[in-house]
Amino acid sequence: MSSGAREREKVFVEHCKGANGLDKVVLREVRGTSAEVYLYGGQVTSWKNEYGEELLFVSSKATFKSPKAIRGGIPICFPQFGSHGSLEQHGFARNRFWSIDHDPPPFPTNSGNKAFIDLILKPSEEDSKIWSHRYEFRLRVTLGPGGDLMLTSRIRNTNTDGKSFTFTFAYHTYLFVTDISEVRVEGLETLDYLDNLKGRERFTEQGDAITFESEVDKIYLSTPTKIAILDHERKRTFVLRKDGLPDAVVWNPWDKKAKAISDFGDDEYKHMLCVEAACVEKPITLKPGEEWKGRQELSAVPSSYCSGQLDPCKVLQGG
Ligand code: TA6
Repeated sequence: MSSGAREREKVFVEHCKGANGLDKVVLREVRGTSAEVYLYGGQVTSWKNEYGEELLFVSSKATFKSPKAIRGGIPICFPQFGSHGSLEQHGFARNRFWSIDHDPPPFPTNSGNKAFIDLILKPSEEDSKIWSHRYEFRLRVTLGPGGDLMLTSRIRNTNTDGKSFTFTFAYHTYLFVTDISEVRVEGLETLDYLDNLKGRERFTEQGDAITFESEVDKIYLSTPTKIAILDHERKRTFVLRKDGLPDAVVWNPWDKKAKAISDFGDDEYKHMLCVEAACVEKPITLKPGEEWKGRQELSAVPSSYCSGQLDPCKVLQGG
């Protein structure tokens, strides 16, 4: 490894052991922001701001043990979002051990970033029995110099039998919020959505920002590239930017469903909201050799309020 690479490894990227001795990578930036990624599931499980405040939700009852997915952070839903056909709910990528990708193809993104890790997932023989396609799934997790968290997925069809494959996908992001009853989501107004609580029936969202007083499980279709999630209590706004992922899933289990989920604390629904950059309505089909790229970027900014309302123009149209 070159001295320059060693330098980067020393300050920005640390390979270590996490819960239950699972392999983990810690990304650190000079301003004190950090992120953590487990090779199990290729899953981000922590994203902290420069004050050391955790911005993602991970359940206190998360097991960190194969074959169960880690409950929280950013599970990767591939090759399917949802539970239909023979695959398990949300596919199997989040239940597999990924590897460090030491030789990724060049990334056309900002090479100024130093705090990043490249992971790769390829199918095992076992996997081929449940999903018969060959693929290379490359995931880059980057902590930007301003503390932004970026995930870029590149999925290539490497079938040698000439077959295309089709998949759906989501970054199942669990955001930490102070009090779900004081959270609003801007950017999804007036959009159509599929309601998972009503057999995925299609509805149209009303004109106001989305607020929460009961279980919500909605797949918003063809959304804008930017969505704002306002934590009023903390005066913090998350901005989710996405590319290659037209849809967005919004989920809070509320009290009854929370009690029914074994690796989820009964009251934890109060402090989390899933807003998931996804591709659900129109599945992606790749021919052999073709590659798909899907990217999400998360930032957390102080909320500017005037008369209790966030000015959506400022947040959603800003840079
Ligand atoms: O993204 C929302 C959702 O599809 C909900 O329907 C709920 O099932 C949630 O995902 C959690 O799914 P999981 O398989 O992680 O328990």
